[in-house]
Amino acid sequence: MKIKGSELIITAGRQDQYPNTLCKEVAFAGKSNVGKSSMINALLNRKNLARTSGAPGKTRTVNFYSVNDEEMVIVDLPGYGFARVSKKEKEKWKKMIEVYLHNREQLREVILLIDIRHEPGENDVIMYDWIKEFGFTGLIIATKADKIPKGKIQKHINTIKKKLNIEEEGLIIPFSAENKMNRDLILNMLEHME
Ligand SMILES: Nc1nc2c(ncn2[C@@H]2O[C@H](COP(=O)(O)OP(=O)(O)OP(=O)(O)O)[C@@H](O)[C@H]2O)c(=O)[nH]1
Ligand SMILES: [Mg+2]
Repeated sequence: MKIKGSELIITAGRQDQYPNTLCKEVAFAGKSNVGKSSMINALLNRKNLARTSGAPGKTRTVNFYSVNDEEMVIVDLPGYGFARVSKKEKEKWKKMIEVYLHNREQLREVILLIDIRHEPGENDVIMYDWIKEFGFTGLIIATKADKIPKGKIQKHINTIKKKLNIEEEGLIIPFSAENKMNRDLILNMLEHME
């Protein structure tokens, strides 16, 4: 997919704020600080379309981005597993993700982002099982691949596969928002998702 333009449609805290777009939609989920917003910027060739931060807990709403005038919509979900918020706030985010996954008819895939450096945590396992239960493919983008030597990428992918109980090949794609590793591959994948 060639990126000709992108824009933020809305940051939605509630379901009644979701846009009534008709095109296909793909959402990105993952632990807080894993690099969801950075990846969206890198894919869309934008510096600051999705707001990013070194401090976890930046994205706190369901954010809808239009690609190429609604050729497709990309959704940035709030990150989970962020320790420094109240239990009440955590519940609120969980509910937000849940409501979105349950009710969004346009949603075709949910892609889980995992930091390539670390073994997936308990929340990642829960999120991944959940995504599979919803009937999605179970694609994973392993972020921050620039932070480990190239020769170690496969080893880290194997660790992720094992922890998440993945048997299929090719479900985990290493990615870096820094050097754009596999950007074209991911865009191509998004384009061909039905
Ligand atoms: N080296 C490197 N750093 C990255 C990469 N992607 C993200 N980061 C950094 O990781 C931090 C978090 O990135 P975000 O994109 O804000 O993460 P997020 O998943 O959207 O976080 P929340 O909105 O809190 O859920 C920022 O400091 C980014 O610069 C990457 O591919 N390589
Ligand atoms: Mg974010």
